[in-house]
Amino acid sequence: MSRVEVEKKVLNENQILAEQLRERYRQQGILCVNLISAPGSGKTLLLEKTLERMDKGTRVAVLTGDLQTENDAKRLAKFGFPVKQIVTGGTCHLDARMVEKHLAEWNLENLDLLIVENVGNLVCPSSYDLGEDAKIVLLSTTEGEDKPLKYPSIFFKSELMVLTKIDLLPYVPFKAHVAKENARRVHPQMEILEVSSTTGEGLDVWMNWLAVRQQKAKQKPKLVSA
Ligand SMILES: Nc1nc2c(ncn2[C@@H]2O[C@H](COP(=O)(O)OP(=O)(O)O)[C@@H](O)[C@H]2O)c(=O)[nH]1
Ligand SMILES: [Mg+2]
Repeated sequence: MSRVEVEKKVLNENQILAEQLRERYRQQGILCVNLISAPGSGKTLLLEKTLERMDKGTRVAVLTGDLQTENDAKRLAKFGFPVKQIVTGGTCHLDARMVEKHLAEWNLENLDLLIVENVGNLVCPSSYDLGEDAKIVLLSTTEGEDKPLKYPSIFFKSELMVLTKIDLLPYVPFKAHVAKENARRVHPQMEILEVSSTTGEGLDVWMNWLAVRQQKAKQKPKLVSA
């Protein structure tokens, strides 16, 4: 088999498994979101602040991917919600099989929200469906406004862009309006939020976005028509 054929086969197998996961989430009314960004854009800190603000009665769980370490799971575990680290051992993205394997010990009936933090990378994760309801791409103010144009695939596939580290705007030569224009050139309908996980600015809007999407996931019909 040629390399292209092998890649196609792997992606097809992943797609089948992702659809099965999506169906399981739908049956349970779970919202699953897949957070994607370059390394260091602020995914884990945003999740720390999210879990800190989350109502303790909310049934949320986090799967966090990393090439080598368990550091992110340790940072996230302190909020009392179930958290698991997926160490990919060098693979630059999560795939549906890794997610399925790490979900095995959790009873999905007990979940309303599953947040997946993907491996830090703007390229590979865009090709792998994890069965999520929405991909969310983070772009930080230290990365440059042109990233949506350089990595269009992930900005096109994401429903929401979260512009992170806006507390740094006075100190970096980053023009938020240019970054947003670039994102909308690639994906005109994409929603965009601005947050700072250090000052807390924009976190209410982010929490509200999650809550609204969670309600929608709950209202999806449970039965598949024949
Ligand atoms: N100033 C500032 N720093 C942030 C913010 N969010 C994350 N950071 C810092 O950026 C670094 C990388 O954050 P992390 O959450 O680990 O990024 P990840 O690799 O995308 O998970 C850490 O030193 C964070 O403290 C923010 O909103 N403002
Ligand atoms: Mg992280």
